[in-house]
Amino acid sequence: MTLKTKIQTNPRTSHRRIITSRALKMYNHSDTIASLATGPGGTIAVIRISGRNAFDISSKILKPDNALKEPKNGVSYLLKVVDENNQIIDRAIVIAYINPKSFTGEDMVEIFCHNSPYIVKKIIELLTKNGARQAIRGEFSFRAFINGKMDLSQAEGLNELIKAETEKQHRIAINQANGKLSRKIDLIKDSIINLLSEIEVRIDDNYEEMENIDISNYLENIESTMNDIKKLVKSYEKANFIKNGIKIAIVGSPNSGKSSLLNRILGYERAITSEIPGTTRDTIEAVTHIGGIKAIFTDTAGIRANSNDKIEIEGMERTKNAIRTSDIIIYLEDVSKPQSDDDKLAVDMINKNIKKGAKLIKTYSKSDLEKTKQEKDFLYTSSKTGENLDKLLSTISNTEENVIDSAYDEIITSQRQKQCLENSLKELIKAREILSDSNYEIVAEHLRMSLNHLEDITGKTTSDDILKNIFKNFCVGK
Ligand SMILES: Nc1nc2c(ncn2[C@@H]2O[C@H](COP(=O)(O)OP(=O)(O)O)[C@@H](O)[C@H]2O)c(=O)[nH]1
Ligand SMILES: [Mg+2]
Repeated sequence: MTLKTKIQTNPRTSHRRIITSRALKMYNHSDTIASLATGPGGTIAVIRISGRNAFDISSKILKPDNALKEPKNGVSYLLKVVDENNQIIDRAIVIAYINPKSFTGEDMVEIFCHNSPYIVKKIIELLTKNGARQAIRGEFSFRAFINGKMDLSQAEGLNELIKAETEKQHRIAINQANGKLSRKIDLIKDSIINLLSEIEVRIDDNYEEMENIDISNYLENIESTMNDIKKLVKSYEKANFIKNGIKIAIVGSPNSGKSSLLNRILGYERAITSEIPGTTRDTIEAVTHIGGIKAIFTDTAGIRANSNDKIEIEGMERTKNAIRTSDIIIYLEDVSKPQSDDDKLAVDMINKNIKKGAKLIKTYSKSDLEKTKQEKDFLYTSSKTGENLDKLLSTISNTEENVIDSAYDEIITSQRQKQCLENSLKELIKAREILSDSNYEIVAEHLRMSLNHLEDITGKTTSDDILKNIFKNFCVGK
């Protein structure tokens, strides 16, 4: 007997599920559903219909109707959309998808009509009159999941994909939607199954015939599986970074050129600049993209020693807060003037408040003017001539790269996925701890639980409440 044959359950079997619970009652999947799939704006709107009566219902409002009586999969038809009195509403391109070759795995129709609020509303109205139900949030994706067209982590990736604002967000989302994370999880599952096989084969009656487990080798295998899981857990930090962006605060004394620098980086006048010190009294936020990542800049109020102006003091409090929460601090000092008390106070405030692991970029401003000082770890920049601003930006994107590195192929994007991995890891730790007691039944139980937690990620064993939570975050029509 080979070890592998002991395990009856194949982890790669489809995740097709039967829905019986109350939590998911709202997704009554015997209905045929319809919804607008595109957003406002643009000339063309797409209306989707999915379910067992999709062709029948659509053919009632599309002429000539023989196109949908015996549709060909994926073929487009130019048809008239008509109302109950045979009045033409629009001319539309219609594509039929025959189950299971559709997004949802059911019979599906997509109507590409003109994006007028009236046309869209009318078509949906006609479809519902003929027996379709307006789809709720995420219902198309939910059906795709139920019908085994994608697993849960792919569905989550798809949702991220729609929301992606930057190149890197898009990259991790598309990888997840295409099943990259699922495949990685499968590999980890395989290694746990191997561990389980070795144990299970010794639990049953044939035990006498088996040699003892090579403990050190076995522990090594558990360790390496645990490391794979830990790596994925860590990838969540990276994903967060990519999702939420990097925070950069520009800090310095009044008139050091902070607002001018922000405006120059943004390429437009976000902040008011002037030769009057104290022009920026509150923090100003602005978002741009650097190296494919969202960068959230905070232009801070200037730091001034001995201020007793209430607004200015409050402004400095906010500056402190910006320093505490930023990943990068750009410290700016006017190179044309000797270092002032204000400058010293600013440096002190940064040192006292900078977040652990955050990067400080020391920068001289106004390098186009005559220089009064030099420090070799300062970058000489000018917002007037643009000198070294490219260097400043590349320093920022290098910092991003350090945090993110290039291995964002297998990355988890949700707290839920992280929780599943951590639960799985805990069970492996327990299995490892008791292994030497040769208590194989209990070791096997922990390994099975570890496996179950991993299966939650792809949705094979996920509870219906969690499923409901995930899909209700989708938009209508997706
Ligand atoms: N020559 C020169 N002047 C600058 C430069 N950057 C800012 N300034 C001037 O310095 C003054 C203060 O700039 P501002 O950006 O408002 O400083 P903030 O108080 O730190 O925000 C303004 O008069 C700017 O025109 C620069 O690179 N070169
Ligand atoms: Mg300013």
